[in-house]
Amino acid sequence: MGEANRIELDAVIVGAGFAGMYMLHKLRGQGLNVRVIEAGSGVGGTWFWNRYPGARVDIESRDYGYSFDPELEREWRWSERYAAQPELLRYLNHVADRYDLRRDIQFETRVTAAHFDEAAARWTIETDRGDRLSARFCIMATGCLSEPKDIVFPGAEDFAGEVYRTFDYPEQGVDFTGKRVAVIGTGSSGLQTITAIAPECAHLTVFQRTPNYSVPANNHPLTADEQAEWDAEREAYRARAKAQPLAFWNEPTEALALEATPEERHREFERRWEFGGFRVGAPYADTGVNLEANRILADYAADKIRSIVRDPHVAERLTPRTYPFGTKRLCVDTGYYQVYNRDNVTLVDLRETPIERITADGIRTSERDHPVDAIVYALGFDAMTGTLAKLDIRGRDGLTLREKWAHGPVTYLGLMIAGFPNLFTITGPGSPSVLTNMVMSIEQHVEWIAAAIAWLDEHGKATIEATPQAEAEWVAHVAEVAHQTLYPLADSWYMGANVEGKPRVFLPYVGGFDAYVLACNDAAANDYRGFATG
Ligand code: N01
Repeated sequence: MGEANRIELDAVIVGAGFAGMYMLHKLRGQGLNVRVIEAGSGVGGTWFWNRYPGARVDIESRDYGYSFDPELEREWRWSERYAAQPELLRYLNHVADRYDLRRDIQFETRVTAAHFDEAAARWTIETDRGDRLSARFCIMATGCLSEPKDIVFPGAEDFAGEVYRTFDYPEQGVDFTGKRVAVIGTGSSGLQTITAIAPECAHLTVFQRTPNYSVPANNHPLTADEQAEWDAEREAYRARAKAQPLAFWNEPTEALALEATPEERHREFERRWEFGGFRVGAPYADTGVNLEANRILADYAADKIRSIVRDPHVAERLTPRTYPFGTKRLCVDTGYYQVYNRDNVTLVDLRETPIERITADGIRTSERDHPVDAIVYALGFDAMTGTLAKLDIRGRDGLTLREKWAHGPVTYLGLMIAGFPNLFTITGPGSPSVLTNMVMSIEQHVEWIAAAIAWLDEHGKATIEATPQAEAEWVAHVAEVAHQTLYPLADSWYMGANVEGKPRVFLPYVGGFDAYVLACNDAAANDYRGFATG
């Protein structure tokens, strides 16, 4: 990389979502000269891009905001139990205004390369706008679900109608009135889109390869009483949530499904179903680790689908049969299964009749042509590693991250990578991240990284990096705890199984946020044990 026009900084942060925004605020507070590089034209990350109809957070709004500033918490009011995308984006813009973040964020710019210069112990970061930034620290706040999967269907470019992706849906929305619409993909994004657009299309055809389990959100506008209750117990609630494996309150239990009577189980399942959200997925301690216990919960969910969907053939096709309950990311919906009782909705099961190609007029399966005016692709992401692997990241001795991760990501604590000094990954692979309340996981990483940087300065050290040994032990531990659960039994994006050729490795850390925080704190308290500083 050339030396002309180099800008000298203490830190470059890549991405201005929840993670990059807080990292900027935190490091600026420590007196560092920081710049954030963001591809979008505004802040918000996930909530900037994913503007598809029905996009909504699926843990409660009260969990899904920053907790680092009690003032910020007090002044912000959520309107619904689960906030929708426009409100989340308003919140993130409010945060950007409140802490005057935009002056250090360079928008509409993509980082293309980050190379470590060993002699100078600095990173050189290049962008698609020709910037050349030199920084001591490079912090990847690039998100876990930010690299959408390619549209792989033959003939996709021949389609003459409208084409949308949930990932970068038009900001102004789309009017589907009177149109025949196809949605391909039935993960969380597909489910929310399908539920939102079914009432407005002339006809909606859903192309499903694998059904997902979905549970009701029981979303509603927040009443003044609920607001008051949230306000009154906020501090205690946050403290309790942060002590949980998921970093939000999920009503964890030690009780075992296999030890409960059928009546007790049914009562418990129903109680949680009525309440809504993720606690439906964890009614007993053994459903995530024992196939027999899991089967009982799966059967209950299948009964629910049958009780909602009137056509038994459609209900059967909507019922997952190929993986245990909860091992693909559980969806949380607002009337999803009910959509299939509408006359204008058709479900196409791609296991029975696969897509052969996209034509100018629509979608051809092995059975027939489905003419449509618009296709919405909801195909998911190259999760957790896709965005980083795409960048030209080179550490010590020119080692590329792509080479380093060729057989799956290796990190220590999902925070740092041996051979890549002063490069941090916020909620990187090997951290609890996507299995938890992301905002709490992000805050914890940001605070750990900021403290590590402060410690380096206090101790006159230039660099920090994971040791190969600590990294290897952590990777083994991440795999070990994953294999104590049923997660590896599913072809999920957690396992990298949704992207052809991606190594089959369980990507996040399933050992729990609480246990993970202890491990991070323990390393820090022992002079960054497991990290080499120099
Ligand atoms: O992606 P997904 P997503 N032919 O990977 C199908 C978070 N999120 O964007 O399962 C046909 O879950 C694929 O089928 P299969 C959340 O963590 C949160 O929906 O691979 N189908 C699947 O049905 C979530 O888990 C919220 O067989 C193909 C779908 O596309 C994560 O983001 C909202 C295909 C992809 O589902 C990703 O969700 C939205 C092909 N070639 C997202 N390729 C909240 O509510 C893929 N599919 C907070």
